[in-house]
Amino acid sequence: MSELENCLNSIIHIFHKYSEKEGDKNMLKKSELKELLTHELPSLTQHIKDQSSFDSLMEGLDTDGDTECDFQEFMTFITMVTICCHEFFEHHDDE
Ligand SMILES: [Ca+2]
Repeated sequence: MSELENCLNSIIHIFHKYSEKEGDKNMLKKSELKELLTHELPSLTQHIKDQSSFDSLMEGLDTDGDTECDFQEFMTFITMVTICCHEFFEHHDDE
């Protein structure tokens, strides 16, 4: 597989690694999402110290309001984070 194909495969694999722990295996419940973010995006989540910040992140992610994060909601989040990282490095390069 190409590098990008490997990345896409990894994203799918990581989602399922956590979504299959409890309940619906195609959904991340709040505790699963928290575990995923803590282990897989530590540089982002080290800034989220309190439960209320995490709650509002989860609310923002959960666009259909069913209190769980499906793959589409997860991808929307990953896309936003990736765009933010890209913008950060773009500005960083200018300096
Ligand atoms: Ca949802």
